[in-house]
Amino acid sequence: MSADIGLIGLAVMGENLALNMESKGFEVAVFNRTISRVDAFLSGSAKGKNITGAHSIPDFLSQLKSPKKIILMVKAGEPVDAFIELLVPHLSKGDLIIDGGNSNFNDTTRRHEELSNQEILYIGTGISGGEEGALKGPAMMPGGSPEAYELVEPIFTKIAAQVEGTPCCSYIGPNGAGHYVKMVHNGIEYCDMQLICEAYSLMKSVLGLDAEEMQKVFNEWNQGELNSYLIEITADIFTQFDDGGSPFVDVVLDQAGQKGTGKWTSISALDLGISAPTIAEAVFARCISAIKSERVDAAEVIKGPIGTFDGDREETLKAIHDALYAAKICSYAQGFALMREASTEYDWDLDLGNIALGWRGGCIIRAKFLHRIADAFDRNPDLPNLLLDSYFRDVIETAQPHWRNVISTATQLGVPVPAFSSALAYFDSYRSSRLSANLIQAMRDYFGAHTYNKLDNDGNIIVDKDGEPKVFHTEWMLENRPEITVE
Ligand code: NBP
Repeated sequence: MSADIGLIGLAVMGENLALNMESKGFEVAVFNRTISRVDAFLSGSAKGKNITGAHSIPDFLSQLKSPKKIILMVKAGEPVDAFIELLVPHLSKGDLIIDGGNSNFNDTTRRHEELSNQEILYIGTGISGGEEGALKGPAMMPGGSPEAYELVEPIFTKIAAQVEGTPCCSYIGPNGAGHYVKMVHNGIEYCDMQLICEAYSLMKSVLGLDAEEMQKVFNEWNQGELNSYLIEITADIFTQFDDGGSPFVDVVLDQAGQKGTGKWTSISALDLGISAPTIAEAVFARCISAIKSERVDAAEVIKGPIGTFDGDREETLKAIHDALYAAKICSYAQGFALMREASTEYDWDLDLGNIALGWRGGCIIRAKFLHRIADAFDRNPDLPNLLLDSYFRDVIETAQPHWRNVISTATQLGVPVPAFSSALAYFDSYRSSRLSANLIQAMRDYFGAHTYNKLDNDGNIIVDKDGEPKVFHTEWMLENRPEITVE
């Protein structure tokens, strides 16, 4: 009964997190569904460390101090429920289960409710940073009751990544809030990766840069505003060559995998009615990459534009940089607008500036520019969209001509840049005081009597006596098409 925390799930994340906790002075007990993995871990990387193992749940739990704290690092979905079911009969009021996997926030909210009915505390925490982060310090996004978080705060804040002496871990909000924020983090990560890939594609197929040249460009970009983990590893990837001497990246199959968090982010955006097209586009880009053989067949029969690039290489390289930064800002604007809406919808009271600060270390999207987001929310905690902040407005204003030129060049040469262009369409839609949705409303009223609101001659919405927008319908099938007011 001396372990500070128990960990279940000895795959890559669980093992490394256990080692991380132990290295910070915590005694850890471990368990895994396949028992041989416990023994392998204890006689392998955990050998000689303050880590104990168990071959059964009762034995595992008997090694924990009270109140017992158990962190699950198992595959998201059914395995989490299965372990909760196994643990609960052995737990007492005030014990704590933590789910550190990539669970869907709806599942976390459900589990939180089910367990609080049994007076068992529950935390759903996002953990980002992959294998290295888990070992050396991840970004952590814990959600649940403040009382539950208090129990693990001393452990979490020690094992998390530290930036300027501040842990990349702070309480996010109730029930599913932590997993929601991690989900949006991953959605943004999909975008960051897709945007980098589009920049790479333009450098390679439009400008004809080789791996060595691209490595230099990404290295240079990493010294400026684009400084981030993903830009850094991209530069590093270009230094790798396969046995035949080809750049490593050229021999990797162009078929992207995905585990679902980008899709969940897009589904949530659709559910909440928030426009997040660049995040969705990054998911769709992976989907179309996945149909490799169909694309190969299509390439044989569908022809695109014929032409070669005849612009200024240096100037275009700068333009790609600016397009990447502007599009990146738009994807973060979408992610943060989504979290703002979720916070209202689910009553989470998310601190968006703090979330940005928490992503500065440990996680995959760690980047220098995240402090700019925190600054923006410092200037205005009620900021509806990052695009309205003075810093981001200025950056995009400067980047705009380059951004448009890059998309135009790509379009004319037939190079797909779905995230660059969807971000620009988002930007242009957001800054349009009048869109074309008036015609949608007219059509909806025509075929489905869905009604419409109307503007007066000064462009103001016509309202009723209570100040509510008046509702109109045109009788399209009748002669003279009379307009009626719908009460
Ligand atoms: P995996 O997601 O591959 O899960 C492996 C673990 O789940 C093993 O302990 C395995 O036990 C257990 N498990 C499975 Br699979 N099916 C089970 C079942 N039906 N019942 C009980 N246990 C079951 O491991 P991971 O990559 O270390 O990730 C752990 C969690 O962290 C996941 O939710 C993942 O999404 C998340 N995450 C992963 C990363 C990453 O970079 N890998 C990053 C951030 C978050 P077994 O040994 O008996 O098969």
